[in-house]
Amino acid sequence: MSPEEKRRLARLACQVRMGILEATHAARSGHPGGSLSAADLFTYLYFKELNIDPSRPDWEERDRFVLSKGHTAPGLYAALAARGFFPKEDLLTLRKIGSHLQGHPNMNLTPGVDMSTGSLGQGISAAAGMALMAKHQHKSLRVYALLGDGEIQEGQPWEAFMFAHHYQLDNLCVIIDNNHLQIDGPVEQVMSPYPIPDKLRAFGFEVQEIDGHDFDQMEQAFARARSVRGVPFCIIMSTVKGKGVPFMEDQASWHGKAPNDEEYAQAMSLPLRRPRSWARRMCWAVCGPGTGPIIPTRWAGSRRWRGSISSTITLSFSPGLGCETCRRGSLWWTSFAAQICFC
Ligand SMILES: Cc1ncc(C[n+]2csc(CCOP(=O)(O)OP(=O)(O)O)c2C)c(N)n1
Repeated sequence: MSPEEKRRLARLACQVRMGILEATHAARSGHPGGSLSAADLFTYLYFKELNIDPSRPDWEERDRFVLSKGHTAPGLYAALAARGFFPKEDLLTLRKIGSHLQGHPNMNLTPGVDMSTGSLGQGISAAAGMALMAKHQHKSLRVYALLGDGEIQEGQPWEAFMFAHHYQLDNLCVIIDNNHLQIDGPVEQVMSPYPIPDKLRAFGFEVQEIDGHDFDQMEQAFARARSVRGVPFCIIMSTVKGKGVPFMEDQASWHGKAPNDEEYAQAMSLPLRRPRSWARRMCWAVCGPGTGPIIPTRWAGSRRWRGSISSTITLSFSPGLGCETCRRGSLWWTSFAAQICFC
């Protein structure tokens, strides 16, 4: 992989990680840990591996992706938004009533979601069925399924693995996110599924172990998966739960907990990103990276009045809004061209 491509993917993975943080922080709930461990994989799949078209999420010939570890929906949503399946702003509606982004993926609501999941162990069965369907219909599409290392403590995946081998589903690529932690602590202590590679091989899979944060290794493994004939393929990726946010890394406590305001600000200050809007840049300059303006979801009811500061630009402003961190911004000016936070 060229250095430019790797940089591009790294930048996108950073966006995906920020999307995870923004969504779970806004929802005040959700699963950041396992979303972050798989963020590099989501990025690689949606920006390099999958044959998909965001403008046609129901395109029949598309590759399918099943997030069997459905609780890590924030990671999937952040990747789908980054890839253009829906606006990034939707991430802030995670888990809200009426939002298409519920706590677990719903194929009937969210563009780009191929299977509703959340009950651990079931997604892989659906993925195996999709792969068999594709074989019957002589379609060249491929099916990818992501499972957690805690998830494979369930019995159902092993029946699906047996099924995949029996029906020679070489169009199925199983990926296991081996971050060593689950909801209650270390996977080994709760009920060890190890050694995972030996067990998958015994079930007839071709297996490759990789570092799940290394795009070169992903490229090599997915290329090999595409070339294997007659048997299903499994990529076991070694990852760090909470990867990218140091205080979340390798901590089971971040399995299903949202960052509070302080933690969110701290986490968002890590990636070096240049805010796009003027308002955010002002907050960034005064209150630090990761801060931004309070953006009203509804203007209705707020007092607005208009004044002309030049003959060419008309500004409207609303009092009482300001920087989401310091809340000192007394005035919020908006125009069709720019937004400026005077904090
Ligand atoms: C059938 C079922 N049992 C229990 C749960 C609750 N649950 C949600 S996440 C989780 C732990 C999953 O661990 P792992 O697969 O390792 O996920 P990751 O660390 O990648 O987030 C559990 C037990 C569930 N969603 N489905």
